[in-house]
Amino acid sequence: MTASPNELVERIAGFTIETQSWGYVSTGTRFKVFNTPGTPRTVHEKVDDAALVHRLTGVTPTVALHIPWDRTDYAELRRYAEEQGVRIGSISPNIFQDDDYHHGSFTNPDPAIRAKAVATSVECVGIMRTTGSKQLSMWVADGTNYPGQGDFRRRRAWLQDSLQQVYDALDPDMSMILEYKLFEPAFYHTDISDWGQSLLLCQELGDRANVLVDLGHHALGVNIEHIVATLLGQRRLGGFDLNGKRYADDDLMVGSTNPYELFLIMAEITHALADPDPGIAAGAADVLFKIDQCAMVEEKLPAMLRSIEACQIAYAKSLLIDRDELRKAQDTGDVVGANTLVDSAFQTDVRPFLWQARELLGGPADPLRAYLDSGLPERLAAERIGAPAGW
Ligand code: LRH
Ligand code: MN
Ligand code: MN
Repeated sequence: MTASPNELVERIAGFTIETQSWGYVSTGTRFKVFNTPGTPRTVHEKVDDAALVHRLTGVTPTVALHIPWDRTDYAELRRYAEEQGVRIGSISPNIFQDDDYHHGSFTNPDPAIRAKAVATSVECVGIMRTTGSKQLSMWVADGTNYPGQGDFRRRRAWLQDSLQQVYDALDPDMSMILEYKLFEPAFYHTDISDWGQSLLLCQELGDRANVLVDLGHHALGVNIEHIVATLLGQRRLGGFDLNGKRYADDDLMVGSTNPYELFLIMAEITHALADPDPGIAAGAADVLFKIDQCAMVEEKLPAMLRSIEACQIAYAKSLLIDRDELRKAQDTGDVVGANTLVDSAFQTDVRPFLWQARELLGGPADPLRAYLDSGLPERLAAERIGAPAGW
């Protein structure tokens, strides 16, 4: 049995995605950051863009902030966002772009610098209170470039202790999502390099610490859907940073070259949502889907709309896997049959269901076309003159 057409449309309409403030500004490579016309200059303009994307798609009700990139009067920003029709989503402390972090943040040998990184993160918990945010999205960039540069176990102890101080500052209805990354900015070792490192830390921190899977943060060829299934089984999957990866942490549009992988990841989510164990299903229902893409040469708003659609397509296709038949094929050793069932869901064109879901939500059937034809790209380009907000 697969989802009925009506159910499919309703499920697509109910599948929400968080966009991020830094996805609307000009970013790039270490070689050059190109600006594009109409780029937001302030955090309010980033929120304007997030609200526009929500009006166009109906499925992006929250916008993530990164602090201090988005430093402002937070109570006022919350009001402003809500007036525009969106809420503030997860908050990410930036503990990697200050000169003090030359030799690390939470794992810095200097206790004063570790304390500073903790204070910045705890400040973000205060910002969560003010903005109504419930998730603290932590990424720790620390690592080393050379053997001998650091003592792994000593750093691990500092990391756990610092994270614990931040975790303990959270209110009971708040959680921490802890990201891992294989490499960059450090290249020899990274203190939280993979899901196992993150999971161990989360297990020590407490029940409200969960792993964040950034799709761009794995070695090539890693089976991300297996990681996702493992974390779902442990009830420790906190969320995703969604982007497209070709080589490394490319932050390209979601599913732009690997839609099959995205579909298989979504299939683990929708499979867990239907799990007979209510704990597994509830854990899957709490997973945050956050975009974490950066525009290098592409237009930001169109890129965001493309990524959202890619997520919706993958999600919808995953609901078309005939789970009963798949179980039978698995249990009878029908390898090709099992794979054919998964593949046939992936091959289905689900776009007509997306159009209906958008109709149900009261928005345009084709958000990207609606945006391009609205006159807004030209208006924003004419209005937003002056220094764009960068990182
Ligand atoms: C690190 C990362 C992390 C940061 C974001 C800007 O590569 O994925 O999530 O907060 O990029
Ligand atoms: Mn990320
Ligand atoms: Mn990243």
